[in-house]
Amino acid sequence: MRSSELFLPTLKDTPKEAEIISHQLMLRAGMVKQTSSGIYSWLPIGYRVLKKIEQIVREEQDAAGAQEVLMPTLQSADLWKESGRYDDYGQEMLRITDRHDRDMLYGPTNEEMITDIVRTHIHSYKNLPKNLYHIQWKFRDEIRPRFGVMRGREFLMKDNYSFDLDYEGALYSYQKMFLAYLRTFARLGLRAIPMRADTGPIGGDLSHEFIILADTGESQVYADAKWSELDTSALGLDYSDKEKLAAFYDDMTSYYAVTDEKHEPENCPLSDDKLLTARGIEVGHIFYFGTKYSAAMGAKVQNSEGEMINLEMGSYGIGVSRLVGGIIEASHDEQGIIWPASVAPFQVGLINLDPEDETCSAFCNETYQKLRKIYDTAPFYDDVLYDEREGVRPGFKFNEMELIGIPWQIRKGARQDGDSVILKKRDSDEKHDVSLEQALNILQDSAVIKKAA
Ligand code: P5A
Repeated sequence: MRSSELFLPTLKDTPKEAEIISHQLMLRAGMVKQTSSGIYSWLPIGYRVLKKIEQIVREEQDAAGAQEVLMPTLQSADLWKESGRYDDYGQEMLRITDRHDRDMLYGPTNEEMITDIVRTHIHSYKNLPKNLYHIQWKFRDEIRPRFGVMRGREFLMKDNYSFDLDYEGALYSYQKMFLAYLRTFARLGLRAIPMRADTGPIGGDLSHEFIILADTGESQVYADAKWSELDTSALGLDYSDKEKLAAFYDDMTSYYAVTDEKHEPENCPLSDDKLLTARGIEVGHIFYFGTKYSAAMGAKVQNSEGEMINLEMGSYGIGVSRLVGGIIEASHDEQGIIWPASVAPFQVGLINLDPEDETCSAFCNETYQKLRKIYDTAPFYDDVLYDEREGVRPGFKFNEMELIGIPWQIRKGARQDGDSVILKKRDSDEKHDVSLEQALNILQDSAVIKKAA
């Protein structure tokens, strides 16, 4: 993508309405535009990041054996009347009436709708287990939308739902998602801590929130300080190895880690010096709620003895759009955003410092084509930002690349002769004079260049 063509409406000043750094940076970097309270349009680089996060979430769901579906945003109120949540959900639910006076709603979550799909099509234990997910916009009429995409009213969620014959199966499904979540967040460059949490309007009594620590987070959390040194090498576990997975889960959940609703100072097993008290951002939340929805909605299957029994269920959510803000909270400096390469809007920025110089421009144009060939990977097939603009000062170009957080820069001016270029990494001030070939090798080794497997 050429900078002269890219729609990148960056802002010079920090907008006053943005209270936290991620929101400020998202607006300054031209990633989103608020259209009404808690509702955002995603502009090109913001949408690129969102899509990349979504793709990582998708790959990890698929790897864990979940299958992707797509349910609509608008739902009929009838299903929610069956489960009893139509009244329970209160003012957070956006209720709509269609022209035939039918009660509809903009889905805040999909337990009812998926239960309806499954009760229609699955009647026997032979068709279990099943785990279905979708990545779809949700609406919750939050009383206080704030912090930009972190607490929006319309937001993108990955939600999935597991269906099993018995508790043992449901627990295995829960443990698979537990691992899938840790893997997903690790790929996003985040250390997310699973914490025992309240289940709120979703229900059930077993649930974990996945929290990343950040001073600006809305959740107050308490955890064993050991968490900061936890070994994540076990994330490569095989999902089909039930025993190892269960042992991993038991190990991971043996640490004290809870959100404030679950924290009882008088019963806390840790002394103050071992207890980490911090603020955090909830990026995911998983639930086991057994037969809550299947019993209310008559979702039964026949077991091997021929009896009809209620399905065992769990649901699992990741705040895909919230993650965009969450990653920025975890990774930025005074200059701007520092994207992990896995979700960066572009992998590398190529800066032509002397676009009026013919030799320099010819070299840069050629380099752009070389880089494009290397970075022609899904989902964008052009992961290079080429700043070839004439009449734009080098300092401005540098600042923009730093602000929008591109992991690597290749700079070329008339002063670098032959095939030498300057290579700079976003998260370091060091600049290296290298040949173009060396630069490409370094990029290759840094695993930034990675074709989809
Ligand atoms: C689990 C999936 C559920 O809704 N039903 C289906 C369950 N859980 S949850 O905790 O309520 O939401 C899941 C994740 O969605 C994100 N999230 C939000 N993101 C942005 N703005 C919001 N207003 C918002 N509300 C929830 C969170 O990351 C949460 O963990």
